[in-house]
Amino acid sequence: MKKLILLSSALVVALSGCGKKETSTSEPSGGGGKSVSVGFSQIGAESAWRTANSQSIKDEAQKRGIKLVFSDAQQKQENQIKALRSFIAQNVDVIAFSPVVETGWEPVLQEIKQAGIPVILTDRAVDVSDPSLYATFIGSDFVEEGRRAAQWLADKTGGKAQIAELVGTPGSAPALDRKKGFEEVLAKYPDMKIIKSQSGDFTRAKGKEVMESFLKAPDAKQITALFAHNDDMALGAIQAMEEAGVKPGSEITIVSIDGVKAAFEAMTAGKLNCTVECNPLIGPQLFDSIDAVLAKKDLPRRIVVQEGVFDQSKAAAELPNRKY
Ligand code: GZL
Repeated sequence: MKKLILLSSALVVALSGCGKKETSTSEPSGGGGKSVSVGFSQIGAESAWRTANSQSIKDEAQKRGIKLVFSDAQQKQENQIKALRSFIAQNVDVIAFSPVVETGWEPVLQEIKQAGIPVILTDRAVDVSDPSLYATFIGSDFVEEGRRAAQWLADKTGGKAQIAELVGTPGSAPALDRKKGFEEVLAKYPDMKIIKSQSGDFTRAKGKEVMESFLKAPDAKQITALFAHNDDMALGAIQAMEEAGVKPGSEITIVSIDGVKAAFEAMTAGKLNCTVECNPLIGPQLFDSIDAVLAKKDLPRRIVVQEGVFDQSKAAAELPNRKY
């Protein structure tokens, strides 16, 4: 059975049943002709970043009077593929999605191409042989984010650190590329080494669980720094450190990525040392790209989101400005 929640501008009607994934359709208010319909397959709600990313997309669709069929895949690729196929069946005008991992998309993207529906990638990239399978990819430069995290840590520690690493979702573009960028910079610092590395799947709970296991290991005392691929895992690790009597942000220097509000609060409290921004608020850029695709205008193959680096020295001043 499927839980189907039909959202209109003023009324929410919850229909019966419960399903593995949530699909919602937001209908623009008011009359007028057939509105543009967009199918969006979202990875899930695994982190504060993801929640802000979803809200940015939903808000922008509402603002532009676009019918949005939004599907939450709960971090499962098979659910995303099902959603993409359902968008074909619904004959939406444009399909957009954030692919949970890089591979395994070619067959369904070929089906979408056959159906003549344009595709826009957001947030994460796919590894496909046929570049015509999507019109553009809007997202951050994850390799650069990894480089920025490593460079900040090298500057902070004078190039000396024994690093525990909390990796994102295995096979995902941010996990692969953040690690790649981090290790590229680390190669310049012989006294900086990753001594432990394990996936926390971008969630706070798993980040805590993995950090607990790092701290229970015989060589736990060797850890002087933590690199977390996102703030949620870093925040879980901070909880684990405190429960183990380890001072986060001083006994272990912590650098993470995303720049969510809770990271700024942790920096202000001295528990996190640095977060590298990864901007989730790409709703406006997504719908500008949708307009361009529908108007058959040229689009760049890659639209890079601009971002910064924030450490404790800037945290308190920047916190009030944070939108996610
Ligand atoms: C990055 C995004 C990552 C975030 C995590 O663009 O894909 O996924 O860094 C999120 O917080 O879960």
